[in-house]
Parts: sequence; structure tokens; C-alpha cells
Amino acid sequence: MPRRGWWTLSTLLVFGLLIVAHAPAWAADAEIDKLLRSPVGKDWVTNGGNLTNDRYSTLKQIDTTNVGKLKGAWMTRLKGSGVGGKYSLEASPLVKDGIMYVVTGNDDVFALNAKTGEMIWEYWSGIDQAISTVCCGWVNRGLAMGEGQIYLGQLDANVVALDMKTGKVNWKTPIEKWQNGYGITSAPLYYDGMIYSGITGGEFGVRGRLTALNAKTGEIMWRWFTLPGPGEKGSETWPPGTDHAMRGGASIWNTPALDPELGLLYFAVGNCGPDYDGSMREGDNLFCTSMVALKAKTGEYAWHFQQVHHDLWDYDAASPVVLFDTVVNGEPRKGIAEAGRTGWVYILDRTDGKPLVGIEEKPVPQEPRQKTAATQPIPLGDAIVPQCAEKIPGYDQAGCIYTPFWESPVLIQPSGIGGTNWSPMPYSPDTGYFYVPGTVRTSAFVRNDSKYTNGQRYTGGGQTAPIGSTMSGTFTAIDAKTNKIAWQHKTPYRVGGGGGSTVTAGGLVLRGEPDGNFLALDAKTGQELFRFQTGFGADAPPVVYEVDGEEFIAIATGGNQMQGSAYGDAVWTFSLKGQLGPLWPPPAPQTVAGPIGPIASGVNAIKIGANNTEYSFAPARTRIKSGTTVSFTNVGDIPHDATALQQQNGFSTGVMAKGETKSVTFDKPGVYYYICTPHPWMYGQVIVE
Ligand SMILES: [Cu+2]
Repeated sequence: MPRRGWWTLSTLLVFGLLIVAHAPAWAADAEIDKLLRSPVGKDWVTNGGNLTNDRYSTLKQIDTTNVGKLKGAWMTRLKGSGVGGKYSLEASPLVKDGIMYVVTGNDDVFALNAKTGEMIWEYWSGIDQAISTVCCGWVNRGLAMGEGQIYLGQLDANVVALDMKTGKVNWKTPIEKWQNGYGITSAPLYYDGMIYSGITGGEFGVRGRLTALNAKTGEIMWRWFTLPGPGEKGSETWPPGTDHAMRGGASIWNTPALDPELGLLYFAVGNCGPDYDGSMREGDNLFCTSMVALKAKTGEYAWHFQQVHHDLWDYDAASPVVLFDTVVNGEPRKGIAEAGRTGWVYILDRTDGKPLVGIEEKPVPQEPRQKTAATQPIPLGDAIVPQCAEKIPGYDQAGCIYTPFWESPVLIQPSGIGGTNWSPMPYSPDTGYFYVPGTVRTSAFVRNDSKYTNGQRYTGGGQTAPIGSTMSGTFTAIDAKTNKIAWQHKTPYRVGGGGGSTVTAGGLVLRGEPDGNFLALDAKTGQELFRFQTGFGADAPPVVYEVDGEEFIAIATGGNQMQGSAYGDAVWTFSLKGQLGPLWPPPAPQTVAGPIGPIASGVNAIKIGANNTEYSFAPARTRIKSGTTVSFTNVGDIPHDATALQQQNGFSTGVMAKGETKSVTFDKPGVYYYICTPHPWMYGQVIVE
């Protein structure tokens, strides 16, 4: 019948149009988009594995039964890039069609043959070595790929696109200027023709933002500020008539996740600035320390969840958000989770940002001078690190999470470096567990007056681990259905600050240790199945890929400035056909806070940042006669000081630029400990006789 034929034709036309509208026919890179939406297989094309950031590989050639036979397949040194005490090597390599792409702490990128380790091309960033606004080590957390390009954010706040075949720069877009306190350490996310990048600077009074760029041209499409302008949503959580929100920090430290069905982009936002001084910023201070969802195309606000109201403790949300699907009370639910510096995992519904497992607002101790929030959101379930500090001689006050402080030091756990800091947390749909890395450290928190100066540190206080206090970590499987601990390992070193793990369908959790060991654990039970000494601090999240039918596991091993692990420039890969054995262990990280090394006799000239070790005093310990004048010279790249620890009758050199010298005379016998206030993990000791 003619009529029926006409109807069929029109139906086909309508369907055809619908298909065109929904299929990636217009996508700039349909192949990469498809990989990004799919479970991770042969290739590892974005930092978190795919759009979910779940770091779960479906490969299972290497599994719990044979992982013990693993050996090194190849190890390649990255020509000395990013080698030195100021750097961390924290990126996950990307792999596509047998080629690996890896970025170092100096923002240099290398393409390697993923099967042999042979170098194919190099991109040397040439970033200004005088950048003085790096908060926490020179680091790049990884790359993105799409449209034949490799994308990276640099410490100088540029987003750069490289030709995937040659490593030549196609475009370079400044998001801001490093001189104003901004930088980029997060891996960008590519999807559907766009690049999404975070920005750092929470310790330098910046205004945080998420920036979306056109992947082809580098043109900025939109920005979403993590700190609201006057009259904007969230501005009611800042004191009216002030501009504190314009320099309130709220950095984005890690790669966003994206749900293409919901059309939402998700990311975690870091601490408020000034970090430790809340006295002038009464209110909850949105969107500091929050999980945020935006419409991925336009940057329009969708929802937020604030983990810590009116943050005073530097409790960043710094680990990447993870998307996962689950079943609650028989109902399929779309989840999102993030491991906080507080030691809790925050588990929400990603359609609306409401708690999925349960989070309750509870009253917390108050300090009117700090304008503390009345309540804080406390997740049901278990914390992965202790949340109360023990008393230590020399300190009058010790408290728990959310204990406020003013101008005399209060010991608090978790410290501001975690819990979970930058390290990613994978999720396995097989076990239903998150794998959460944690740092265990106590800190003495103190507030002080600070004035905002463009491009200078603006933290309003500090936190220092007391001399002699211990530092360690935990590695925990958290059941996503209950937010309770399924199993937990105490680790000898801090692991929340930049390592992290990856999980596979072969039933393995893969992770590095700051002492150089690469480990494979049984994902279900936590049992250790494999251990291999890489010879360098193994402090980056591993990846899993396949070339010519052979499964490989790769990890960048170059140490981590924040975790004190040994530096290097190596990429290690492992496979069942591998032939390489382990290397000698590197020096292990410190597990007790305080100055280390031999006591120099009579040395009265102390260099800061010497011997390619930016965050150090050399010698760290010296013995002198009473009445000696000691000179402190900054020979490092960035500003430092030498300041006596709070509880002593103190001295301070004040902040010294590169090349500056200040002198201090020691008249009274005694043992003097000092730190660098911007970098309170730098310790020195002067013994005066
Ligand atoms: Cu310093």
C-alpha cells in the first residue's frame, strides 16, 4: 500500500534524525569518546582510566593465581626530567595503540613504545624554573588525549596541546599567570571536543575555577568559578560587603569525572584561603572543600555537596571523584564518591548530590574568634585514619577532627595532609570496594595574622608535625554499600599524598610504596601476592594495558616530594613474559618528624634548597658554640625561611628570595629546632653549647 510505504519512510526519516542527534556522528573524536564511555580494556586513554575515574581494568591475563610470576618487562629512564628533591612523579601513563605517553614533574612529556620502552618523541616544557608559587612540590598528575593530540596543564598555568605523533605544540592557552599564584597540577579531561582543567593556588589567595576549552583550538569556552561573585549562588555563605571570596582559594587539584547520560561534569574543590584563619570569612564559604556537578556543555551549576563547612584545617577535597553504579535496597543507583582529607569517604547520589549511604550534620566544638561552623557533615561508616590526636610533651592542647584553634598550637588528627590527599581511590564492581590510601600524621595547628599580597603565600597560620611524632599510613578497602571497612592494612609510610592504586578484573589491587616497592594485593581479601623493588620511590598510580595480546602493568617511579620518597625518572612495566629483576632499594622515607642526618660540628653557614633538594636545610643539624652567628642562605628556586618552632623563644629569618642571606646569633645554650613556615615539613636543628 502506498500509504503504508509513505509512513515507513517518514518513520525511518524521523528515526534517522534521532540517531544523528544522539550518536557520536558529530563527535570530534568518536573513537576516544567511545573508549572514555566504556570499561577500560586494551588502552588506558585518560588519567582515571575512563570518564568514571574508577581505575578499574577489565584485563585479566594477570590474576591472583599467576601474579607471583610477574617480572619487569622494561624500565625506561626519562632523561633526567623532573629528577630532584623539588619534584614528584605522580602521573598515570596513558596508552593507546601500543604507544605510552607520560609526563614528569617538570611538565615534560615522553612518548614510548609501550611494548619495549623505546623513546619515540620528547616534549621539553621549558617552564620557568623561577616559578615561586608552587605550593606542594613540582608535580603533574597526568595527561588527556583526543583528536590526535595529547593535552597537559603546566605549573605556569598554561594548557598545552601536543601533536600525538610528533610531540610538537599545536596550541598553548594561558588560563592565568603563575605570578598571580595560579598553576595547574591536575590532569585535564578530554571528552566530546572539550578539555576540562582545574587550577591550583589555594595557598596563594587565588580565585579557583574550572575552565573548559575547545580541544581543537584551545579557545576558552567557559569558566566556572569555585568562589561566587557578588549576588551569585553561594555568595550568601561569605560575609556581605567584603571581597574575601575573590581570594578564597578553592583550587581544583584533580581530574573531573563525567556522566554522558546525565550530561554532568563532576569534580572536587580544595580548601579555603587563608587556610587556617577563618576570622574574617564568617559563613560556610562555598564552594570550598566541596564536590560539585556542572552541566558538561555549558558549565551551568547542577548541585554541590560541601564536605567541610568553613574549613580551618586545610581539609581539601583533593582526590579525584569516582563514579560508580550500585544497588541500594533493591534499587539501581548512580553513585559518586570522594575520599577526603578528613579520613572519610563521601558517598552521594550523582543525579542530585544527596547522600547515598548517609551523612549527618552534627554539632562540633566552637571557637567564636574563628567563626566556626555550628555543625559538620559526618558520614556514617568508618574513617580510614585516626581522628583524634594523642597528647605530646610540650603541647598543652590535643583535640580531634574539627577541634578549633587560635594562636596557641593545638594537636589535631587528621593533619591537613590527610587522610586522603591527592592519591586517587579506585572502585571495583567485582568486590564493591573502594581502595582508599591514607596518611596518618598529627599536626600542631596554629592561626596567625596574615595580609593578602598578590602572588604571595596567604595561609593565615600553619600546621607542623611535632618533632619526634610518627608518620605512617593506611590502605583500606571500604565497602561502597555501607561505607565500612572491609579490610585495612597499616602501611609503614604515608600513602595518601600522591600514590594511589588501580584494580583489575583479575582480582588484583596494584599500588606502589614510597620505599620503592610495587605491590599486588588480592582485591577481595587484601592479601599481598607480589612485591618488587623498583629502586625509586613508587608513588604514582599504576595503569594496566595490552599490546599484541600481552597484558602489561605500568607505574612511574620518580618519588614524591610530599611523601619524602626517593626521586628518579623511571617508568617500570611488568608482564608475565618479563625478564627483569628488582633493583636495590632507595633510601626509605622518614617515619618520624624532625631533622635528619649527621650533626655537623661547628658549621655556621646553612644553605636552604641546596644539593638539588629544594625543601631542605643543609646541614639540617649543626652543633655550635654559644655566641656564634649562623647564616641562612636560600640557594633554592623558591622563597623559604628558617623559623624557630612555636613553643621556643623564637627567631625567624623572614621569607628569603633566592640568593638572600639572613643571620641569627645564638647566645644561649640549648637545642633549637626550626622549620620553614611555608613548607613546615622542612626541619632544622641548632645545638648551642
Ligand atoms: Cu621552604
